[in-house]
Amino acid sequence: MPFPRFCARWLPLAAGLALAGATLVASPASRVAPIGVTETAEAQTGDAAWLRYAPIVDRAVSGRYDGLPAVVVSLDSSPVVESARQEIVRGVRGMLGRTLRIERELPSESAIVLGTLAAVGKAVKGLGPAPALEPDGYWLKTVAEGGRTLVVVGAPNERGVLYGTFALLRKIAMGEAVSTLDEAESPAAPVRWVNEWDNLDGSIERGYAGRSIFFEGGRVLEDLRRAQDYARLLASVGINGCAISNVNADARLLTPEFLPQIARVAEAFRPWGVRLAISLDFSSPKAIGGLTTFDPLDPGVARFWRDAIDALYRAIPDFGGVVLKADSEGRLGPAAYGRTHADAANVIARALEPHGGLIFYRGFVYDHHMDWRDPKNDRARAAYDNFQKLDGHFDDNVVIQIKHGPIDFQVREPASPLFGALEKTNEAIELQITQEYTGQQRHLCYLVPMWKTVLDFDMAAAASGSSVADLVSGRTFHRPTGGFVGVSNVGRDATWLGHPLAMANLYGFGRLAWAPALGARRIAEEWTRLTFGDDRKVLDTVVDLQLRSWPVYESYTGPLGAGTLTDILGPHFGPGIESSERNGWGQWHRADHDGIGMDRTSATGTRLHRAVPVAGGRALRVPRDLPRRSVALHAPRPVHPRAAFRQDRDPAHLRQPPRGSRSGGRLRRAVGGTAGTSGRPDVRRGPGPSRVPGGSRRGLARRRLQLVPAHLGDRGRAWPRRTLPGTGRGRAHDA
Ligand code: GCV
Repeated sequence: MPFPRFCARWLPLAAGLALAGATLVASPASRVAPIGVTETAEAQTGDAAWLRYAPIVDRAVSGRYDGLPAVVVSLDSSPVVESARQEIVRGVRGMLGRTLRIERELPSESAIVLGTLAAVGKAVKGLGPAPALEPDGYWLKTVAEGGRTLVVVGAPNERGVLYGTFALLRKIAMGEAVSTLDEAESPAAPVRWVNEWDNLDGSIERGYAGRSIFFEGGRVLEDLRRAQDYARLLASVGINGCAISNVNADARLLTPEFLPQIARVAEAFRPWGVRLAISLDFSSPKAIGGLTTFDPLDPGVARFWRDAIDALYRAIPDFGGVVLKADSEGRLGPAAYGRTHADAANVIARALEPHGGLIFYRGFVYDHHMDWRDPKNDRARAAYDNFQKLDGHFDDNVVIQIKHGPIDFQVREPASPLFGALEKTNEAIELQITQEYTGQQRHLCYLVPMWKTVLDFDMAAAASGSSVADLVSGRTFHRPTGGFVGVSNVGRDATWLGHPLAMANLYGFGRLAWAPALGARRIAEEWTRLTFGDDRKVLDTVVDLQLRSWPVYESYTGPLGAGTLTDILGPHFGPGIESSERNGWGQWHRADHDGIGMDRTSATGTRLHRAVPVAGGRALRVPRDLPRRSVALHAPRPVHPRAAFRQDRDPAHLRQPPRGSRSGGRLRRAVGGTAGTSGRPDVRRGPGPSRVPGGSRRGLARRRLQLVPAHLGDRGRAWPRRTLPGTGRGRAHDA
């Protein structure tokens, strides 16, 4: 890393921390190490991210580990356990300045012992019965035996040993005691994946941190060391799968020329327990298979998928699965042949099934040519309307991958109604680590608090707990698989994400995917200590900046739940409020001089509220301030600030008996299709200059209710009744 580039990246951060009151240690050459440790500036480029293992400088803290054994034994020689062994040596050396001795068998002295439960159970007599653990879970246990102490990291599988090792190192970094351990942890869900949107030419869709670490010039990179380093970072927070190619997919990835290339990426991932996945192009049977169709019900097409997937598994026996974006934003899909999303998902799922592979079918399906004049049209309904009716039609190795909110990674969205609507289908939540609409890794925006509002939200889909986290983990409806997918955009930038503080989001995603109950502050503290060391002032300053960043970013780019005010037709960055209106993309603010907001009520609006289950009469489990902040997203009408969320629900809906009494099924059945949500995204329905579906302009104008943001109170009620957007009447910007 040449010095000037280092300066560009780190000096602004260091200066920022200094301004915020952090302790900065300047070397004689005036180079700045942002933490109270004695490293030179060059040693800290961001490459190591949260695996820096900075020396613990506080002797009172490092003294806690004086009794840590000087030996590490790994009872397994698999590449994944080998990685665990290397990691413990590296971490202890970095943080405590001691080099562990490596042994293959249990010595007579104290030791750290790594191995599967079967192996450690056999070797360590006094270990006792292992707790029940899910795959990838781990058990950290100290055993005093024969005058020595054994620190055991045991797990049902090799990945669990690796995750347990990282957990042990995290404890040391956090200054927690490890002398009397007995802790078992299992991940919340089996699926903890990231999706990269990398293109074969080396560019990255929504990439803000340099070029791809996987591809360049239409090929997989020769040097995959950075891919390997990335897998190590992912493993350290329990991520076990990575789809390396853009969901706006390139069919060439499946060709015989490419398979050996992507097999090399799988090799780079393997020692870290990260399974490789790719995105598919649904038109592949035609695009690269020489067929005249890609109709999912065509036997030739089914054969194509079987052969292609068999070839994939011959090249990569531990291949994880595929991601599919179909019938969305111009991607071809089953609608071309009048088939359903279930038809499309299942034809590929059946090819994957014999190999144990999964297909992640994206719920992000909507018509981007919607008629903006029709007040019944609502992009926020699209995922629900497209998939709810297909519940129960998908094979068991299909996972519907649902963006966290019903629109598209906006700075504030409620949970997607689709989460509560699939009882017989696996689901995964898609969270965007990439800061597409949240500052593009140039603005600070720590996303964990935002994700928590969605993960903790109870969809009231069952009596026995139906938070989004429970639903996607498969716990609520006892689904065989499901979990968490993070869209990430790491690149060749030394800081991985283009901004040193943005990595808290990648770290936070992994931690939440493992344990969604973790708090946003706890995660920020962990990340800061692991990244910057144990200086108290730095910790307090960085954590404070992180925790305050989301509401601040929201306040100037998308307040009141209005959706983004950035340029949606361009880069999604910088002011571009008007770009959302009068086009088919459906990110409408419906904003004019009268107010702002979509009418999503059942009586007069798009009826989205009927698709969001709400337990009758019971208070929603949302932070008290969420209603005021999301009012424009829900209902353009006066609402009392303290009861906004409940009031802006359809009253009939609130009268329903609590869910769990099976009212949920009734409610969902009652939703049905609504005008304006096509369900057939490939059908292009041009707005038509004079067409106003759903009634006369006058009637529509009457149905457009005035919005009064809650905090404006009575002042807003004096505003004139607004007119139909785009009619040219009463809109300052149309004059
Ligand atoms: C990969 C948004 C983004 C697109 C992205 C799409 C998706 O629309 O702007 O770049 O495409 O989401 O998630 O498929």
